[in-house]
Amino acid sequence: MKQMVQTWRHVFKLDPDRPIDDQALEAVCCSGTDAIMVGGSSGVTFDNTAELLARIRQFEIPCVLEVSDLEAIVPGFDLFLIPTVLNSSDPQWLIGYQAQAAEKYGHMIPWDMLVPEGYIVLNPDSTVARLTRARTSLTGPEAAAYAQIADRMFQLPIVYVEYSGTFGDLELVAEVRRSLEASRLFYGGGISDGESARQAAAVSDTIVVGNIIYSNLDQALETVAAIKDSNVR
Ligand code: 1GP
Repeated sequence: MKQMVQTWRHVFKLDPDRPIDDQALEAVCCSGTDAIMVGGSSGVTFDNTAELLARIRQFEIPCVLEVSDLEAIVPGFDLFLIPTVLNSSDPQWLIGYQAQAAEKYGHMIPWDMLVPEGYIVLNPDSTVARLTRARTSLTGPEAAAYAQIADRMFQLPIVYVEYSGTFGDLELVAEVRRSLEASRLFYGGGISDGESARQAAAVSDTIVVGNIIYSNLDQALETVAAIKDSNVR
């Protein structure tokens, strides 16, 4: 099951705190994307997460929860992605919350369904950067160094370069990718149409598309076609 993340090229990220009507949800789930990731930086609760999962389950698409709040861990997802923010200046976001979860729920954690993600958060204006007090001013070599530690030392299956809300510096992303041996590189942030999807996909293994689903569904759907049409790997 965990291996499925290795095959993903395109993922839609849905935020339980943002409304999406049935027609849009169907279009997203049946778009040909590889998976739906449920997660958000604020306002995520047990109830809105459970409700969104139930709606997504009408469709045959892998659905994973990116855990961001200990109170909003809902059973029934295919996998649970566990972020650690590598460039946070607060150890809570590196290992603190994870340890609290282990202490609280250790006996019932389905360890074989957890996939850790090493985040490198780079948009200073994003909620996630403010929340995690991320050091967002990293240079390419600095970001690549974090990624190398995540890959070779911590052996995280996923390194996630996160520009949430803005399109990132793809030179930096490419430098991060060159530094990786085994970790898969997820890129997310500001992908808003087929062209930006193609560009981001050329320098990463998996692209994550979020905001545009809510502001321009047609353009969001174009990002899937762009990836499927391209042979970039
Ligand atoms: C957010 O990386 C994802 O966690 C996607 O970013 O919302 O900017 O597409 P956008």
